[in-house]
Amino acid sequence: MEIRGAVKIGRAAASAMKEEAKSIQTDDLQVFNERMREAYRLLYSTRPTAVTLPNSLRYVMRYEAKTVDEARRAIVANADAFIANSESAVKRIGEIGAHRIKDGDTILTHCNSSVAFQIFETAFKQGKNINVVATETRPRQQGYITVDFLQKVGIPTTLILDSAVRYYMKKVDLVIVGADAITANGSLINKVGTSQVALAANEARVSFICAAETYKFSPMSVFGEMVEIEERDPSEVLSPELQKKWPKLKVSNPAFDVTPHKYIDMIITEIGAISPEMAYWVIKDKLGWELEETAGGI
Ligand code: RI2
Repeated sequence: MEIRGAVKIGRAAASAMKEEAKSIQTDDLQVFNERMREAYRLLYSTRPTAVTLPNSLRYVMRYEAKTVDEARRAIVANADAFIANSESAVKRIGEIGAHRIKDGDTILTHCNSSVAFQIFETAFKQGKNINVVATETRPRQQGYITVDFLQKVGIPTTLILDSAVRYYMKKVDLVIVGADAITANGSLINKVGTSQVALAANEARVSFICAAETYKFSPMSVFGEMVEIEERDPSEVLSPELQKKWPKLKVSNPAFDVTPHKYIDMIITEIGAISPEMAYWVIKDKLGWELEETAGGI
């Protein structure tokens, strides 16, 4: 959790692979490749839900080389390309997303998404008067990070409890959240509570928009694989003292939940604002089947 937010996780994985490639001291290509695969597996196992992690690792590991030097150069180039693509994608999403925001809009967001923030910042810098309502986001209070970003830029912000979302929805014009993963059928995996926000928005007829780069779409989901929901430590929810007091109490702490595509009005990607039903085409055309093939080989 030192590196959090799906964008940062993907970029950090790419740069860790690059550093590893640069530090391996061998002339034996087989040894080099095996060390890179070990690094891949280790990083892959750190967070199960954000699809940016496997997508970034697969992107970096797509190389063919006859020598260690060639392999190293290819990995470094791939990692740099992934990070550069990611930066330009987030910027583009900010521009596209800002078109959806009108002067005077109140926008609700959940957790902390750097991509959603890019939209708010772009709209605000265009001179639109906006208000952002940020949920606290129990148990790790990532809403505070959102609030901190917004306050630094000067965007009027209201912090609310997660449980106040439905009460507050009548004052909201638009919901914009980030994504940890988008599945082939256009469903969204994001911080736990997102699906409740979507339900409340749906009931109040408030548009629900998700901001996600195309490398957050899950190629494996095309093959029926489920995106794993990370179950985090109970101590994030209940102090160790209280856990001791109630030794038979079970505490469940899923970090993410699934918002069905029918509650999502639009996904804003760097290639445009699309309906969730187009997710399959994004995976097929933009990510390519070779991502899956690579995964099988590692
Ligand atoms: P960006 C976060 O997960 C939140 O669920 C957030 O919506 C999502 O990543 C996307 O964040 P966590 O890593 O990529 O805090 O838009 O568990 O920054």
